[in-house]
Amino acid sequence: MVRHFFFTLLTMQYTHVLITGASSGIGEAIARSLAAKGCHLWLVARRKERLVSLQQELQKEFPHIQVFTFALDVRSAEAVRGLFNDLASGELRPNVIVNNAGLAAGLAAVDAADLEDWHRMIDTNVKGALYVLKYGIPLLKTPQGGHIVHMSSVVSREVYAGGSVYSATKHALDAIHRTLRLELLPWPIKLTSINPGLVETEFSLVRFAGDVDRAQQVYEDIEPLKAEDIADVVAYCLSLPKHVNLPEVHITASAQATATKVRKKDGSIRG
Ligand code: NDP
Ligand code: 8X3
Repeated sequence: MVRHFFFTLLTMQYTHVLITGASSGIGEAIARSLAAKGCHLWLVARRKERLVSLQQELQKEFPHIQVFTFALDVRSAEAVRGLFNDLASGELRPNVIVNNAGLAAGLAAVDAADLEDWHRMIDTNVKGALYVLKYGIPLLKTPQGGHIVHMSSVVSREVYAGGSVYSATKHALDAIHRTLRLELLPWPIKLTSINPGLVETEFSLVRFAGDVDRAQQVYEDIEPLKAEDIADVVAYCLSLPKHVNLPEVHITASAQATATKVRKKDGSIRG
């Protein structure tokens, strides 16, 4: 895809970027975009083969950057602690954390939901994100500072039937984000929360447990955001001068009014 010329020209303030959930969708698009802008990357997700393939591709295309991969589950506090312990003793360290790994599981009403789905969402989107912050923030507490980007959602401020726990996890992430803006004020650490609407990635495939037809229905007849659109916005946020920050970015497709209300390509309204 040819990106808007403006985004190709951005110069990053911080160039050492750790991205969780880099094996697909938004995280992968952010990795591609930032590699093209000269950033060193630390790619984190569970699917090792995907990370390694992306690493090899980026290293070949951009030999001047360094790309590291870490296959781990952010639900493991020990694994996340181990990762940041290792990074703290290395020469090259991240000064940007993109806290992006996350998922929705299922679309059931509260009294019909699968408990395991709740555990997966809360353990990944809230506790996993917290582990990354708890063990990652010390790396950023330097005179040079850094930048933390949270991948939240329109549902950090909205709800819809069947989305109770997914929405609750993003409300929680929003509360954590706003709390950190207070706690980290003594340091030159920027915090940005990105709140996207519908983005066509593997998100719905994961939500519907691999049901391709059901996942495709979410995006058919509409024009959703692409992962690259979010990557452009993240790159823009990371390029702002040191004294400028975007604390919250709300981004939807032009044809989306709320989490569920979308204009279809034929002009009719869904939701
Ligand atoms: P994808 O399913 O394409 O990507 C999710 C990423 O998270 C994958 O790289 C996955 O890697 C990683 N991940 C999931 N669970 C874990 C885990 N336990 N440990 C480590 N990594 C994990 O979806 P998106 O790119 O769309 O989602 C990225 C973020 O954007 C999520 O937080 C999502 O909530 C948010 N978002 C998405 C929207 C959308 O419409 N798509 C809208 C608003 C927000 P792996 O499976 O290899 O571990
Ligand atoms: C994802 C947005 O509306 O699909 O965070 O739940 S939605």
